[in-house]
Amino acid sequence: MKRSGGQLLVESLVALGARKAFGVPGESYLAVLDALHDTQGQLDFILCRNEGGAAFMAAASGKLTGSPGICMVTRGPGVTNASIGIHTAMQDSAPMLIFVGQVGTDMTGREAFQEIDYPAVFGTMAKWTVQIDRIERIPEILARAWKTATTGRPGPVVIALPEDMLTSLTDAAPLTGPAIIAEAAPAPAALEQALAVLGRAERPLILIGGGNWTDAGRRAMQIFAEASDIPVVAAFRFNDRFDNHSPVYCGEAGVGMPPHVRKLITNADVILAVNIRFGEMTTDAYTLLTVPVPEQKLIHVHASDLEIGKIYQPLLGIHAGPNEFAQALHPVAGKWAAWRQAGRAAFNAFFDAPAQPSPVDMVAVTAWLRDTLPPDVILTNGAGNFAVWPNKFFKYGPQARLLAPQSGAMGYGLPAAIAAKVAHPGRTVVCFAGDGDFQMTCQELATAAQANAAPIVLILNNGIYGTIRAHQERHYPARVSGTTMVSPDFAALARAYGFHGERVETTADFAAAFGRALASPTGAVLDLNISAEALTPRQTLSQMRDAALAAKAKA
Ligand SMILES: Cc1ncc(C[n+]2csc(CCOP(=O)(O)OP(=O)(O)O)c2C)c(N)n1
Ligand SMILES: [Mg+2]
Repeated sequence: MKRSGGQLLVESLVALGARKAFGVPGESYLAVLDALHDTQGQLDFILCRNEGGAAFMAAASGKLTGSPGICMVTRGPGVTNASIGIHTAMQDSAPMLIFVGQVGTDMTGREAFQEIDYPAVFGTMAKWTVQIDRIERIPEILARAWKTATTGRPGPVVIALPEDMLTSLTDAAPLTGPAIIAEAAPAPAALEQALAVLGRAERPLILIGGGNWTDAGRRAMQIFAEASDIPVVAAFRFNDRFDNHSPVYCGEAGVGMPPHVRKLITNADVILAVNIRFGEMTTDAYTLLTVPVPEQKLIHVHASDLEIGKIYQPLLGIHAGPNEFAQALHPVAGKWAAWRQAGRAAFNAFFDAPAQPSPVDMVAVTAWLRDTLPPDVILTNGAGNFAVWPNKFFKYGPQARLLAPQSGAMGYGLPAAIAAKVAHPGRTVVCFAGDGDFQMTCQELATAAQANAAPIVLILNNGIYGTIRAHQERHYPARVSGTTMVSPDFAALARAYGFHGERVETTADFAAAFGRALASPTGAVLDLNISAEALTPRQTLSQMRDAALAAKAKA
């Protein structure tokens, strides 16, 4: 049977296990769209409004499910819009395949209409970038792309599809399924050496994060950490990879790092880092551990050999997947109970922030949400100071998920919430957004409405680009420039898109409004009246400004 390149690609994707594709159409990949006509119900095309939103949805979908998020966009203008999601998937270690139209092979290199040299442009942004020039190589290259996106340190793969290749015909057979690739297990001697080092520790710490965790792997890690009574800290925005209700869990090493987390990392004498990359936020700009040889004895376990020794020379590197490693562990004993207890007590105490100087008080709101949201809730956020609430004022149980970008990309929260609702229509999905953050991708409300995806969006509306204003007040106090924002009526905007929308003026109004949002058959947007003063849980905007002015006066 002869197939077009589009058909061969789409049938292969179905066989690999792809169920949703997020995209914006383009004339450069009509043959793929045509093939999707025949796979509705198997591989559905979720029509998005901007490629940035589509790529965020695919990145979030990959992070949530572990199966590559699929994104389809047109060449030049389409893929440059989508690039924010490619960058985000890379920094997040999220599996993703992004298919992009390309000019015909008869004219490549001439700077033809919307042409891009994909390997040159995305070579360092994606995990792999490839162009399929010959139709019969679609199965080979697609299989490799799927494997590349999902194994080792997962990430995004960009696949360029020349138009003439897609429309040509072939006898080549589609793929029949993904390769089964067993996770690497730790070498037994290395594992025993790691446990011996841990057993001799005085203040051990486990740092955890990354992709490809299974339920069994996470359970095994928790059993080990609890039986050994070793404190656990999550890497930046991987709060949901370890049960926060466990007595060994002590918090997240992320932006706005709580002092006790900083202390746990700096004062630890042995750190067992499982499946994390050492990013800037997790290390507080590479200061908590010394580059290249940290004072802490570092045992770094990762599924990718490229991550081990990338920045920090470990005392011992172990090339193994997180689940095989966790399941091979057996408990160690030591005299560090007080060390762990102090970390846990400080984690619990962090939730007791003072009442906020704001009509809607997020300390009270998040306390209410912690008690109210179901255990399998999915929270999402983009970037801004508002992100502190879902990132530091929520306890993620074993079924809860956090979809938040390690890249700090504004606009990620709403698309991520839509992707989560598409994957799990029955679960409660709550997006935390800033007023600036929301307006990066708010047109995707239309995507949600069309796809019957019904997330609840909380806009923490403070009238400013708060994070930048905070930096501004610290470095250039009382000289506001480019950080004050005039916004539309968000509730009315939401209603125009077919969402439930309402303004929440005070804390007392929140619970009832949230109830109406939950009860709505459509998605909902709650526009929360937040004072610009309440920029961080423990320091107001004026306090920031006054401190900077006082420091300037002294200097
Ligand atoms: C796409 C993108 N553009 C710009 C930035 C820089 N940036 C980080 S936070 C921020 C302000 C966010 O404002 P808002 O969403 O209103 O949240 P707030 O800080 O006020 O809570 C900006 C502009 C970014 N991280 N991502
Ligand atoms: Mg704001």
